[in-house]
Amino acid sequence: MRRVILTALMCIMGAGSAAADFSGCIASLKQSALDAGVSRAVVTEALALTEPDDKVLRLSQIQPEFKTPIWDYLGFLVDEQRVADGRAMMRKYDRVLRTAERRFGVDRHVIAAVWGVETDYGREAGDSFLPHALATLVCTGDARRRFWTGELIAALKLVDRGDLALDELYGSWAGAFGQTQFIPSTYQRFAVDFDGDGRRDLVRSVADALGSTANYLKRSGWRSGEHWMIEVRVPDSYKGPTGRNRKASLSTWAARGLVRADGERLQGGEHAGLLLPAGTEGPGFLVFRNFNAIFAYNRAESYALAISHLADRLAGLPPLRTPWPTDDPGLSRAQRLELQKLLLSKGYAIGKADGKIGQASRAAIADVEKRLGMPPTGRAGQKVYRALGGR
Ligand SMILES: [Ca+2]
Repeated sequence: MRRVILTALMCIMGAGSAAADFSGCIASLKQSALDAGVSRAVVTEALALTEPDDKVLRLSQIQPEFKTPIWDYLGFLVDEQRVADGRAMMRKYDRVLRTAERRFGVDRHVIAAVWGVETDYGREAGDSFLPHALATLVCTGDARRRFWTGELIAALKLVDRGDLALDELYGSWAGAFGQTQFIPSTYQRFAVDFDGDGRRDLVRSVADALGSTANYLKRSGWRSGEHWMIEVRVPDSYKGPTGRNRKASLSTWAARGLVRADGERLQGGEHAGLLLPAGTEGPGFLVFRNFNAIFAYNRAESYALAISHLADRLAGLPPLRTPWPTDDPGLSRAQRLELQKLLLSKGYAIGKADGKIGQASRAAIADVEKRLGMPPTGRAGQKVYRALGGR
């Protein structure tokens, strides 16, 4: 009993000191922001915070429990709906996109693809209040404390200089925000006022967001008129070089046995590296210097592949010609939503069907798989989807 009371007391005291730690940390953050030249009015209003943002704490501590197969990742990010929506948005913003293409030399399909992958064309820009999210990351022991402090100060400076109002600073838990999800320091360096109203508003102005994305890609090394990616087929026995930075000329790749997936000849002196995200049995991709500019946006090859492929689709190219080496491909967003509805109709308590496969959905899928005598993976794939009656 005594032990229980003691433990309870220690918990309360522990909580008390955590709160004190947080407000002490906020006080020193306020001082850092003032020292960096942010106005007192903005600092006071932005950092009137008494406790960490719970959602940010939770999300920053999640360790991904399994590696998403590349075909699931691309199936989700480049589904027919995102292609159709993207083509419609490209018609709607045709003038802006063509102006950005001319001014920065960046292909307009790629600009639109970044917008589509980052926020589903402005629909999903995130709902975390940036000063709260970033202060939480600074003050709760994240290893990149200095980085987050810099991002917080950069965000407040955007308000100070009149680009944005404080109540427009909403985005992802990790500080990316606006139509094309810039982090504040990137915003500070690369955002442009593309609609000419005197403010760089990547939250409400689609023109500013698309112009700024083009500027960012250009400054990351984009070269006008060059390729970003070509789908290729690789001989099964291929054991030569791979990797986006081990580049060779297209004629060299042809000599190594590669052919274009569309049947055209590979030729010429342009340099590219070879990516085989699923080995020699799956589609191969020759990726060019412009692919590296896309990679700079979010430093993951799967991400740059998604942008590159969506850009190709928006430009009228067909889906990938080589199938992924799996008998259980991934689901589109529409199918994910339908799968959740099917799980709900079978009595699984997975909350609201929102198309986002979280822990509850995965547990339910694993249970269904077990009942059907399949290995319980918890993965939202075609097999379990069809077994439940999905089309
Ligand atoms: Ca503007």
